[in-house]
Amino acid sequence: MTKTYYLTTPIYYVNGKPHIGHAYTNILCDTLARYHRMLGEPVCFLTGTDEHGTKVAKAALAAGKTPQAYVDALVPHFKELWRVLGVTYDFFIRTTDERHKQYVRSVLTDLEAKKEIYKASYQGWYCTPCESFWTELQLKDGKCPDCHRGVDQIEEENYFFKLAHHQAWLLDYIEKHEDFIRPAHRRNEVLGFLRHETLEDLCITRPQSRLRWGIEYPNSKDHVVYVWFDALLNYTSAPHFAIEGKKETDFWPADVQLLGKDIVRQHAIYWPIMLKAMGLPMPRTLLVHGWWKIGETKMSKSLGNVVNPTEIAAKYGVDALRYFLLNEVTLGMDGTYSEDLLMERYSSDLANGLGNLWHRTASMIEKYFDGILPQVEFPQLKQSLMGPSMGLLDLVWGNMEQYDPRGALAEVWQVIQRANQFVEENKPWVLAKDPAPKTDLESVIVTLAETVFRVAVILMIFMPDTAKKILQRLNQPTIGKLIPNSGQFSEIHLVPGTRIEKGEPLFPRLDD
Ligand code: ME8
Repeated sequence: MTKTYYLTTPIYYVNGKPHIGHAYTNILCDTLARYHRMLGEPVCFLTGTDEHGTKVAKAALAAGKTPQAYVDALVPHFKELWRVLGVTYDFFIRTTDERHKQYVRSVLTDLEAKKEIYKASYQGWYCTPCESFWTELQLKDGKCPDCHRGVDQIEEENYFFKLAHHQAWLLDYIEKHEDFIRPAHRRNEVLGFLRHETLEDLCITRPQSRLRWGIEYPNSKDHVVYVWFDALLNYTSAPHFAIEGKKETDFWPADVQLLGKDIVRQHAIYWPIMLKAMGLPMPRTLLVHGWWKIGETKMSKSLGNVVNPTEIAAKYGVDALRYFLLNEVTLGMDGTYSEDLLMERYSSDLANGLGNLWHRTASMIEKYFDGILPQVEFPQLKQSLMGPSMGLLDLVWGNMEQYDPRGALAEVWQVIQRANQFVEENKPWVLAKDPAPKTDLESVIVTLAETVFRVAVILMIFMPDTAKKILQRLNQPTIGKLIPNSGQFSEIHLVPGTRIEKGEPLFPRLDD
């Protein structure tokens, strides 16, 4: 049986509403999921919420609610955002789900039996916002090396997960698996760290005297599980109960795990070692993207400089936001978010590019052929445009296999641009005045319709609402599985005699 293509996003802290940064990760993951579904693969796309730990407990306290009531009230905002943005996840995990808690406890019991976990007294510097312990050496100017805030000296008895004795194995594994951490600059950072620093065992509990909001450690009334240990396990926990009749090995190992560059250490160091200790295989790829910034600063809940994706989607349309986020930066790099930039792209690429191409094609079918697609034999179609449009699937495939949605969109927009030029070059309005039979006009118009059709098929991956609108207006039934490098994409054609509906502008001009 074909293994399910399993993709995951981080599970987000429920300490505020999601912003453009969270939307970005889930739109990326959705794009990959749609792409694999289009290739006909069974797909499981997991997202969810990380509901335990200090951050959430503090936010609940500030809101005057119990943590459970607080997360219960916020989780629907995440689900609603994913619905609005067309994020087609297959399963949404919440770490307060009893089944997840049970799974975490069973893993801990197993790891204790395997002597991967031990109990010890610990003294160290603790950063409360990051929930991390640091050694004297790791501190930077006496401050937390991650967030640069103050740290407290703490001594307490805790459970520890052995990281140190797996360091050589992890280094070797990453060296031998080029695709394990992508892009390469992130892989190199992790390799550099593993070559030059010594891992310390990970403190995986918090005394209940300091934090009560977490999964109770098995057989201990005194400790809760460290939020990161609990959270990372969502990726293997969900498959246990996500889909009835399926088992963990139908999904795990994940094919791709998406994450932002802020959480590389947890995913590229703790997580593989946890999996190794549990006796599970490694995910194929950890795909690390950059940050959306406002000016020079990361957009972040705790800094409060966030942009609400629901508002942007309501103003410009969901697909304008999806297009902007996917197209503005190469996956892995940081991007600067600004509404002005989004408006520029909207006008140039969407309204004047794709919107204009659809509008003029449909208008001409309406005007010259009463809205009915004329019949033209394939050899009569204009190869100068049919060539690029028929080659689009293979080019998109090449980019998507390299996790490069921006590169894929660039190929699509080249065809759109080429098609708009083709209209200028062929001047159908002049051909229409020719008293001779309309064969040339017919072949120009059908070539355009065929091109816009192929563009729409590909855009199902990136901009599903717009793609669906175009396909509906072209009266096309849903497109089945696509097979790259097979010539199949050249053979799908519009049916002559089909009625075409122009419809409202796809991307109304902003000044309207
Ligand atoms: O770290 N730009 O949750 P979190 C791009 N619960 N992406 C951004 C972003 C930005 N400015 N801000 C956030 C946690 N993200 C843990 C994860 S996983 C087992 C546990 C995205 O709510 C990006 O994917 O802080 C980042 O890694 C994630 O949100 C952090 O979300």
